Amino acid sequence: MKCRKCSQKAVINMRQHKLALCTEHFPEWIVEQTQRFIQKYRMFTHQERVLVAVSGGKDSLSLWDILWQLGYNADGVYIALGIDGGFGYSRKSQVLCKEFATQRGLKLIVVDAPKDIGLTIPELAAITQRGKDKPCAVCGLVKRHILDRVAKEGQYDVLATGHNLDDEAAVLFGNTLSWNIGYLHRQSPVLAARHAGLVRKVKPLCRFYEREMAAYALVRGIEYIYEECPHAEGSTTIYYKTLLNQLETDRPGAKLSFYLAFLQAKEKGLFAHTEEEGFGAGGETLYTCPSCGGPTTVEGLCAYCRMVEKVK
Ligand code: Q46
Ligand code: ZN
Ligand code: ZN
Repeated sequence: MKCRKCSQKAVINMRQHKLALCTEHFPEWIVEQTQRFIQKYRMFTHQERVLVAVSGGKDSLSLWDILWQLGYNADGVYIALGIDGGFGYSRKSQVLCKEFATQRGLKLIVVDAPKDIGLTIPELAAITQRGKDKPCAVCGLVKRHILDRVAKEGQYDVLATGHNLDDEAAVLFGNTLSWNIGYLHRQSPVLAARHAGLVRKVKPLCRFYEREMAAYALVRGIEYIYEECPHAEGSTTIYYKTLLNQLETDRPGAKLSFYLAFLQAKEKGLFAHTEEEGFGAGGETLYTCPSCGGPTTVEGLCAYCRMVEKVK
């Protein structure tokens, strides 16, 4: 297979685009496409300050690398969760994020969640969610809270995450199976700040397949953590991804058209409701947490502050 642009040996063939590219033209194409998506969905400008949430994985580090190449003002934030999994998952991924930032002279903010709360995520989960084996619910709550807080305190204009098409299609599939209108309403490449304690959230990689991001990281020589978080195993998201991959094998482009047709339907008004400031996912009122100043759907402390209070 030859590169469409220069006839050299192609490193990747993207069947859904009928496009094969070489080691030189593939990363160039990814960077150009990202810039196109940033503009198309009005994510941010070169004048704004971007905070990239990095986990040490291929997607978030590739995103940071792309934004750096495009000349955006983008700092990174890494949350140490204290997850070991027998191979030092958190410790290893933190080292990789630090090395990435140092090599490029970029600023990385590291937040030590166990230091903040007094417990690691698995310890916290053991105390707060009795009976459930996975710490993911607590972990998600902690990560969301910390990212919102760091973005707000650091006066960033926007928080960028490395979600790729496979992530977005799997979430969309799950939300469609249950017709979760609130989530379907909110799922978008750009989520406006709905509360004074939040900043805009964007997903510049939402139209790239996971295999494209893996190829990008490889071609660019980005060192990332290959292992998934040990708690990700057996998750519903992974199950949906497997199903969608089966579909994709038989019908190349199925994942992309599933996601893009959803975005188009939303543009035409599907899942719409009045988006007024102060209203949350399902249109519910958002209050302000008296402790952290963040948003909460019930009056009083937010879920994060309630959890920390309980632990103390
Ligand atoms: S939620 Fe669960 Fe992830 Fe947290 S505990 Fe690991 S798998 S890192 S996306
Ligand atoms: Zn080429
Ligand atoms: Zn709070």
